[in-house]
Amino acid sequence: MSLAAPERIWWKPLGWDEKLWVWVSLVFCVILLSGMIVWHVAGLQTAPSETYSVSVERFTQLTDDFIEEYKVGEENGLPVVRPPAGGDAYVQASTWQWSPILELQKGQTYRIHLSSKDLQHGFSLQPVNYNLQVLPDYDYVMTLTPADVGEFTILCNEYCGLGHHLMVGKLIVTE
Ligand SMILES: [Cu+2]
Repeated sequence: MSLAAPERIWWKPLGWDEKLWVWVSLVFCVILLSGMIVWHVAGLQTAPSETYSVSVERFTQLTDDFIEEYKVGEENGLPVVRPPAGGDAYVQASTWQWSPILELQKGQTYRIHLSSKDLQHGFSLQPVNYNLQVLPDYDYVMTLTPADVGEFTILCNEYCGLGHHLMVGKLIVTE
């Protein structure tokens, strides 16, 4: 308990310059907020919102079946898989790899399902810089139409343990 109660109005009213800065920052906040909404619609940068709940066992089974059906080769112990044009493809993250290596055709649209076998990983497709969180029990469907031919690197950009820096995958686009 204080010895004396504070005065009834103990603060000083805002000066004109303080009021101006409150308004400037408020207007700036509104501009940034509307920018986010405009960017969501016009920026074409928004991550896919198509996700499903899936158990790790089920997704592993789907990925294994997919590999078995469409495997065309092997690279460094990883299967290389060519999904049917316009079809579904599966990529599973686990410590510390992305499997399988997909071989896609330029100009064809694919539904690429992403999920994790163990913990959280980050799917980062380089150099196009496409980023997605990959979590166990979630099936993220990325609709992708490759526009360029070449080899693209998939990095993990979510720290996932000692081998995180070795977690490099690949996506091949052919003519
Ligand atoms: Cu990682």
